[in-house]
Amino acid sequence: MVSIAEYSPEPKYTIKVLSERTGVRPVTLRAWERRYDLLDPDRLDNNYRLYSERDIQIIRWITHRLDEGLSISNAVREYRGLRKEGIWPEALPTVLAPQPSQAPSLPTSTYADQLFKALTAHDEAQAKQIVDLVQSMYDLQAIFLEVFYPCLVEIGEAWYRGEIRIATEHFASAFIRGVLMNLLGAFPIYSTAPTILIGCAPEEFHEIAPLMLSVLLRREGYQVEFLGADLPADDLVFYAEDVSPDMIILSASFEHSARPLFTLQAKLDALPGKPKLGFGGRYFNDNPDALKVMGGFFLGHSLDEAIQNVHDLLD
Ligand code: B12
Repeated sequence: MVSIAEYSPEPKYTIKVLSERTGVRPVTLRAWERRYDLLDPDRLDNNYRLYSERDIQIIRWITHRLDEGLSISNAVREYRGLRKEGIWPEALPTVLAPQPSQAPSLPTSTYADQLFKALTAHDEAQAKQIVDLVQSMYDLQAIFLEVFYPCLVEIGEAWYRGEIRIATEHFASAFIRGVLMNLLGAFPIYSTAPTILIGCAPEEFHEIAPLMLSVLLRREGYQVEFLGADLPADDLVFYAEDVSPDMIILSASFEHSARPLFTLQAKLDALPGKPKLGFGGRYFNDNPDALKVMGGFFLGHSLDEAIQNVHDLLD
């Protein structure tokens, strides 16, 4: 759980954004401000109010207490009471990221097969239904590793055997990528947590595994930025100099993508913050000898191992 104090107090959002992000109408927000002196927004030259990420979290906490049946005056009194004692309440999840709510009826492999059939039939509505169903039964890690992963492997095999078109493989991977991007956006971004940049090695276009890892690490509370496919190594070093991440994680499937990473940790060590390089992917799994020449940290053969290793390295 993360406290509201961890959210940035920097004023940057208009009342319209505050309203969109909290579901409370601007007129109500102004009334709360007048009557209860709840927030103290900065003002622009034209007198428009500017709110911070922390303000958004405070309003969300208040509205959650209203949903639980408190009156606005009691919710504000409770909030003030906590603050008087020096306590910041816990922030609520930003969008409700899916939580399993019912017992699994069938094993995950059944849903991997069903998803494969729906995607290879280009039946997006059916694929969506399957994803909604598994999200109601399984934890994200199980969905990624036991439903999406085997489904994608099966798609790769079918493509290799010439049984499905390239268009079908693209449709399937775009669909799963879309689901993952939505999930990534459903978790809050904590401004004080360690920062991790995640993406693909140069000329590497398989971005689904690093995207899965981004979702899982953001769920763990890290400040994750997903950078996508084909990242030139030198540009990454410049970017790391700009944003001082705690760690950069890259995935590589082929030797030509992995090779530019061999010396990347040495380049990162020359930066003031010395960001750690974490790496993994098909190439390293299949070529353990490459680990001897790589600087940085091999995060493991699979994504669950990677999460534990990131904890060990950063916490
Ligand atoms: C979708 C896909 C594509 C898409 C990717 C789209 C996208 N936005 O990501 C596109 C069309 C771009 C593509 C292109 C190619 N692909 Co492709 N692709 C696939 C497919 C079907 C799914 C990939 C995937 O997402 N898998 C699911 C993820 C979760 O699995 P994963 O990447 O293997 O990751 C696991 C581990 O490697 C590890 N891992 C991965 N990254 C990391 C990182 C860290 C830090 C850690 C700890 C672990 C880790 O954890 C994951 C879970 O266990 C696979 C089939 C397959 N078996 O995976 C083929 C596959 C990988 N592709 C293959 C090939 C040959 C190609 C192309 C060369 C085809 C071509 N002729 O152009 C190009 C190469 C492009 C490039 N330079 O990167 C082959 C690779 C064969 C090999 N010997 O390595 C496969 C296996 C298909 C096959 N059966 O032959 N592909």
